[in-house]
Amino acid sequence: MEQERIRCKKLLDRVMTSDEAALLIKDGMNVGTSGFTPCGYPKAVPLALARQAKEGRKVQINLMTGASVGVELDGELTEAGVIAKRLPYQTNKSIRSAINDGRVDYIDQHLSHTPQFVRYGFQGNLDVALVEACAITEDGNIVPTTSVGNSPTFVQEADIVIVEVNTSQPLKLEGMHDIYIPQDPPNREPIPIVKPGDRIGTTYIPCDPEKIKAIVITDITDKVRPLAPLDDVSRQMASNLIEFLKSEVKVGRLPENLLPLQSGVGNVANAVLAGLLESDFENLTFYSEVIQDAAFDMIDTGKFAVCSGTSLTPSEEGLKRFKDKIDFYSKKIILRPQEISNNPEVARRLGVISMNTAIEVDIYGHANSTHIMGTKMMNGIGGSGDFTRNAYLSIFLTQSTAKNDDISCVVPMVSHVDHTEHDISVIVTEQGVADLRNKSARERAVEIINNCAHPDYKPMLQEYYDEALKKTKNDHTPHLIGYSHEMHKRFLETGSMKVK
Ligand code: 0RQ
Repeated sequence: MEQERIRCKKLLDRVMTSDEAALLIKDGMNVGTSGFTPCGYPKAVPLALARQAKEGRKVQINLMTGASVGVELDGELTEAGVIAKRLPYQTNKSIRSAINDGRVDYIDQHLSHTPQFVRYGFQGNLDVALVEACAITEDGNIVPTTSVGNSPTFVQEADIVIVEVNTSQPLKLEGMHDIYIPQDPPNREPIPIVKPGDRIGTTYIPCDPEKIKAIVITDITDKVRPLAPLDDVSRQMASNLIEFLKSEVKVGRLPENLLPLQSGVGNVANAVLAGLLESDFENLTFYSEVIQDAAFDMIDTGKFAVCSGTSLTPSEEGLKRFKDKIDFYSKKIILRPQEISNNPEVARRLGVISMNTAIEVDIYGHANSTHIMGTKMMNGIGGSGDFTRNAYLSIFLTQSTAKNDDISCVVPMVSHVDHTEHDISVIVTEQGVADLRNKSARERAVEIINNCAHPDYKPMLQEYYDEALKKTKNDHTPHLIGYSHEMHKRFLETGSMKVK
């Protein structure tokens, strides 16, 4: 096995136990790991590091990843008190609590920024790159697994590299990746992607074998997340969105096979793809970051001609399906570094249709994707900003209410701003679609209240807007400053935004 996966023979003597490798990670170090969504992240070395910390070893690190990772990394290391600072994105319950009670400092960062910030030196020296691989080539280059994330830049920039060769990851993943690291200014050149299926790099992460100080063999599997069955609200949001896209084709603003699609993660994103599967659209392309189960259906039925992302995040069942037909899927799927999958230059050139989820939106079209009630971090901005700011059409989806209708997801003023009125073209809820293009602030307020708010909250929002118009004498963006967060305040005090 070792011979098959570690093809650079001089590296065979660097194979060691996870405990030995974990000792190379020292207190105060900056560590960059593979992983984007709970896929392709290292498992054995983080588990060993957590064990050592629990047994009394003093070790705290600043951890950078691609995006969210599995429980062996964020969960175990948080519980062992190993993480001092974390970036750029997470979804794990333990680390979310630690971020919100001050135990962990968190930098919520655009995902396409992380690798270039590392190269620019904005995030300090990178001491260790810890990456999962399915193989090491004859020359010591690294073949990633189910995600690429930031591994190419981490490997290039780190002082030392630790590789986890994971035998649960199929060797046939080799060939699916397309690794390209841009030069930095003033020498950066245009990224030569003009179609979602273009390949511009190598199938491996270039690595000087001398930098590889440890290789750990493991078979711990990716802890992929189960997807909930599609609910009626998600289906209705998806259907509203698809009707909107059809009407754009009808008036000639989109081609019949649309433009490359980007969609966020989670159940709403999956519902949108499921809706597209049932639609008449054909020959679609996907230029996104995360490839979930629904993408396999789209490929199977020929709806997706090509599928480009940085990570494969199927459910357990989806993963099995992927592995069973890997030869077929690997011809249609390309996995790129997140700097390229989420690249603003490429998103603008391709004319991506971005579809992301908000926690709340306000009546003027700002979106909060990250903070619950303005103060508690949920996950992070992820790639949503990379695409939203640069898409041909920037679409946000949200249910009109949350928590059994006690919260309106359409509010007078968002409690935290991630995406501004300048960047969002369309908002979709299960109630309907607000098309914000070519509309002034006052026009947007009318459109959003009428088309997107839940009937329980429409009168409250209308009253706020009418009152704000009156008090400001029709200011450009009418607000009742001081009262703009009355609905949030009521929820925090009484548990519901409704007037009881
Ligand atoms: O609470 O977890 O207690 O049940 O927020 O909401 O409706 O289950 O939706 O799982 O799709 O997450 C925006 C967080 C949505 C996600 C967000 C509560 C709700 C529930 C989750 P529970 P849902 P989802 C691709 C692009 C930012 C990054 C991004 C996200 C929980 O999509 O992190 O888009 N996006 N990246 O009850 C209070 C409100 C609420 C609310 C919902 N208004 N107030 N709570 N909730 N609305 C990904 C990457 O870049 C990797």
